[in-house]
Amino acid sequence: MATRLETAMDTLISVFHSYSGQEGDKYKINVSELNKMVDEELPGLRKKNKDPKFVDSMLKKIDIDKNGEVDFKEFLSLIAAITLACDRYFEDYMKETEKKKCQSKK
Ligand SMILES: [Ca+2]
Ligand SMILES: [Ca+2]
Repeated sequence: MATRLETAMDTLISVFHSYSGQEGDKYKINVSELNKMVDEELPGLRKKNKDPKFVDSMLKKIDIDKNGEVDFKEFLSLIAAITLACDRYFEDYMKETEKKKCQSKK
């Protein structure tokens, strides 16, 4: 049986290919595939960023080799960046709740 981490890695690979394979180059995510991915897989991120140009500027930031598309390596750095942001948010949230707990004790 696969471990949680193996399952997570498997999921990342299959999510990438389910979007990269929709149009043009099968192994790269173009801007319309990226838009679809954000809509379907990152609805929270989409909700926070109402700007219609949001995905375009996200693509520019993660497109390290500047070919206008997202390869698997670039996709992984995007996921890592979002995960880090979530983790930091989670840490801040935990600290806040701790603080509140401490304050209410006084
Ligand atoms: Ca593609
Ligand atoms: Ca690229």
